[in-house]
Amino acid sequence: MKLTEKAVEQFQREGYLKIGHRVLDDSHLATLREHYDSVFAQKHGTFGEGMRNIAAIGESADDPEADHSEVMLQIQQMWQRDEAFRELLYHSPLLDIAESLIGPNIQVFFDQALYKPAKHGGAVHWHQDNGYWGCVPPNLVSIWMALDDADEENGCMNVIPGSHREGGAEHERAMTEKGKLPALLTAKVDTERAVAVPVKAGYAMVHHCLMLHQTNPNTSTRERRAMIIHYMPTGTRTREGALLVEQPVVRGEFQVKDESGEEVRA
Ligand SMILES: O=C(O)CCC(=O)C(=O)O
Repeated sequence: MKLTEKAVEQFQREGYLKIGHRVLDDSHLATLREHYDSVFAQKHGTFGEGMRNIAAIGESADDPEADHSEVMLQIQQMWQRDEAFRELLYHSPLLDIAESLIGPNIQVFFDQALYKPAKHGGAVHWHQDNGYWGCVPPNLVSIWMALDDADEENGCMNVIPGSHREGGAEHERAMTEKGKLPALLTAKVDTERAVAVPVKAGYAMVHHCLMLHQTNPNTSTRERRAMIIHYMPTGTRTREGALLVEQPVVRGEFQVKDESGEEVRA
């Protein structure tokens, strides 16, 4: 189901959109939860082998002395690890949302599972996704799916509406009073503008890669499993100007357009 014109306008204005319809039905949700847990169980205790705790505090990403008292587990490229997540890239409710926002020719930049365990789930600090990526042009969209009900208690997304229209923010290494978070960047924001975006299990929100957002620690007794797919229009380049050609085209065809919208040879 394509987004309505009104929903697209809202996304263009706010930089994010809570999707009003379910994107995963009960049986799909149950399958994804099972496969999600199984990938995390296989990776248990293997920081550095595809799984990392982005809430770890230390001097570097592989600091053996790092403080892991808060845990925000990340596994990227779930689609390369598990068939259910490979199929999810092509799930038409997701591609319809992406197509409504970025056009018919769509690649997956990457996907990721972000798991905040109950009670000691760590935070993700304020950032724009493109503060990490530096993609050009910055027209990527991320579909953030809740596999558990996500609310203010277990670390739902908080956003700064309209911030994607204010350009690229300056990012620096995130810090807490305990020390450095080697895996995370942070940007300064006016938190008075922040809005929480609770999302029920099976539903999703989509955000623009320049929209500032963060999530709080999970201090509740409920876990918070989220799955995110970052979609981009074909022809997107790295910050160095190289075309991203390895990433799967999931709808339409690989086309590269110049600034005037004319197709050019890749
Ligand atoms: O799920 C989270 O806690 C953070 C998500 C996020 O930063 C993102 O989807 O870009």
